[in-house]
Amino acid sequence: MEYQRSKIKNQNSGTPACRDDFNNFAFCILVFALYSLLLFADAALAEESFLPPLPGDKTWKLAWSDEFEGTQIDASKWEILGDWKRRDGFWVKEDAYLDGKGNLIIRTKKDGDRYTSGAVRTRGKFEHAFGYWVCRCRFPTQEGHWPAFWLMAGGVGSVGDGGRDGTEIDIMEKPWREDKITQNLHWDGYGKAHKSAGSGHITIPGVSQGFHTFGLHWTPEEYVFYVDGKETWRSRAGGVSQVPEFMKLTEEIGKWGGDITKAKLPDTFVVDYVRVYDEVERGGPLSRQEILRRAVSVKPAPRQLGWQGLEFIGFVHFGVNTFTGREWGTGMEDPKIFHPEKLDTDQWCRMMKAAGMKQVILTAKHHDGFCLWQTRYTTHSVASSRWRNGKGDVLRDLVNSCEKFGLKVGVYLSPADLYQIENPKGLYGNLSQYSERTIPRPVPGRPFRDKRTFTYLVDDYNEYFLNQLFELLTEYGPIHEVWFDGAHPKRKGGQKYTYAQWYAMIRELAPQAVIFGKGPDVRWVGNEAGNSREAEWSVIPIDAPADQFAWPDMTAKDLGSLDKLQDTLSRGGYLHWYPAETDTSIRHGWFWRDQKQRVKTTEHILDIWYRSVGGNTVLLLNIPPNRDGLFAERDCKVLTELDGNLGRAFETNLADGATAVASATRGAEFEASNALDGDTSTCWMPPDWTTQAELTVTLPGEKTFNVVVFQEHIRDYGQRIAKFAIDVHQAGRWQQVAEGQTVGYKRIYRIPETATDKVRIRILDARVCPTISTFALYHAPPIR
Ligand code: FUL
Repeated sequence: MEYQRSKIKNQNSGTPACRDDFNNFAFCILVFALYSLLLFADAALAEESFLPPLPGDKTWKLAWSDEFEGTQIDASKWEILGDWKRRDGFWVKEDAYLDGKGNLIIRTKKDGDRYTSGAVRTRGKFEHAFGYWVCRCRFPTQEGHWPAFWLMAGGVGSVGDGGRDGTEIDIMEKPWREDKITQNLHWDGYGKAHKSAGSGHITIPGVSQGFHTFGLHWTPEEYVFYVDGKETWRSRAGGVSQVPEFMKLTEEIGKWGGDITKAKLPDTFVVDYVRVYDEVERGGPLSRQEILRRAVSVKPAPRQLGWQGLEFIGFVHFGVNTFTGREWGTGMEDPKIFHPEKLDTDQWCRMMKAAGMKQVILTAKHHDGFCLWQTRYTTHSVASSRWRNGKGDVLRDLVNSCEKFGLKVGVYLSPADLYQIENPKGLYGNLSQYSERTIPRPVPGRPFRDKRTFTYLVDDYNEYFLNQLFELLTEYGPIHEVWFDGAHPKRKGGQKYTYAQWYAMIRELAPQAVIFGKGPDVRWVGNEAGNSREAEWSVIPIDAPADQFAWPDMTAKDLGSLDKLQDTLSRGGYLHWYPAETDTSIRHGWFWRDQKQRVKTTEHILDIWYRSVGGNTVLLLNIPPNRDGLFAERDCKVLTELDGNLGRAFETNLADGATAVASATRGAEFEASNALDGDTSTCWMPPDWTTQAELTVTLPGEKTFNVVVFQEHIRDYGQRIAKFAIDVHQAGRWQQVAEGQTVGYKRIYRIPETATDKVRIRILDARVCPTISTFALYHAPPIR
């Protein structure tokens, strides 16, 4: 049976004219009331007739839709694809259009000796995770081509981590004329590692005629597919995508759909609407249990988990400031002053690697606007310097060295740009019009090997910024972190940043990269002194959905306590996995200044290391090269001492061979021994609502240690521990040696040197119940 159309189209607008005869006043009121009712009915009808069931405290809220009213496809929502060769035909722009009656038409036709069809997608315009996605449409009738409603993400192409970092989700494909459709999942790219799962053919009598709805209820745990409100397939294959995806509506020409030469063309796929709904709170206060349950259901995205595992990373502030002694440049520096004659990025990487760092982030462009790579889009760069006759490229050197030393690479690209503000032809705040532009802008003689392009509605400066991001993300190997600083030395022309486009392009070009600071993945810890919080929660309440939030600096002492969560959720807010990065400089200041500049002591850096890496954050330590382009001797000494200390501290886990018992366990899969098995993907876990519990570890004989390490299983169970104490057994009784609040990814405690054969972790408070995936003991050498 065909559903009634669920929206009223082509309705007259304007209010009914009332006659000025006073006697007819009542009549007018009646007409007006009826009219209002009709309008109300229209609004009500713009909702889905079916929405998947939700727990009682939740309801559905429309997050995005296109009803396809009007005569032109809304460019703020859709990108129209073409001209592209696609399978046995071509995607051309003219085959995707609105019919003026509230429908999107995707046409398949013959054009000379080629077959063409249409395709639209929301890439970079609407990308979203989870919720209910539904499309109402009517199928074409001829063979040789097929319609589809599907979701995609940049991460589908990356291999590893299953489909969690992006899955192609085909909500509906219909290559058959008969009454059947199919629903499919694809992940880990389309090459050798490609994996997929599918519903097989689903027969639905009558589906080939009239309008029908095709829906997907996507939660962090599962996909549930629906046709006309009836469940057709349910799957968790690939591990369920955890990342925002964009949608596609397409027609494809190929044998899977039959023989196109037998089709009577043109033929049309008619789409009435696409709607996306989010699960939101019903009004009324949430119970404490519900808030806790919600908090632990927020988990890191694969890219965040990868970043967290780096633990200790290096920062390199380098540029014209190195030669002027300024912290913030003016933008008016002469590029000729940049000449680091002995630049040796191998030296940087050797030192950073030895100190235990796993990644290096370079200030490719600081606020002054001088670029350390061979950019096509400004001459204010190494190309205008005296260094290597303008042929040098600091980022290229660094990337090569990082590869040699096994380090990952990140880029700092300052949104603030004083060169573009100060120079008369500068693009920053030049009040240029926003118009549709293609990124990257071609530059004669400097072609790109990566042929992908992006079309965005941007002004001059945002175009410049996107062009540069494109260079950095496509020409310097995989980039694992993009650092967006929030600082603004100067403003001009009300310049705005089109962050959503920046993020979208990063997701597409570098799905593995986390976006720091002014972005959704990694939070600035809130100070530059290297201080993390005693309670460093990674689940942070935010006032808007992540894809609409502005990511302000978060400097308050309490960001993620239960009270904070409750406060934000009661105002209709959201929870987001937003872990902290602790950034500090080995020197007083971010840039190398002179011989007298203060350098932090090894003790100081070690103290910061233990509190930050051991306090559920990643430590980003800046070592600024000097005017020769080398790490200075005093800085190297500290890095070498770090190597001597940290390198040796974690060589031998003194809890190896120990046994563990817990005051409560959830069952065979969650035994206490999982905390000692060296496998971070298993854990000890008591039953839900066991918020106080103990894990007692018996060592194989007496051991002497001064460092205790333990981790939660954040990947699968989020962050839970809110208060704990560590006890050691000595002289026949338990003695408390430390206490703390959060654990998260990792807690590392330095305690006075202790000899014992029994250690106990007492969980004093946890959200829902605690997990411990790792427990280890070490003996760190004294600092020499
Ligand atoms: C700040 C910048 O203004 C500093 O110059 C430095 O780059 C630091 C890491 O971030 O906001």
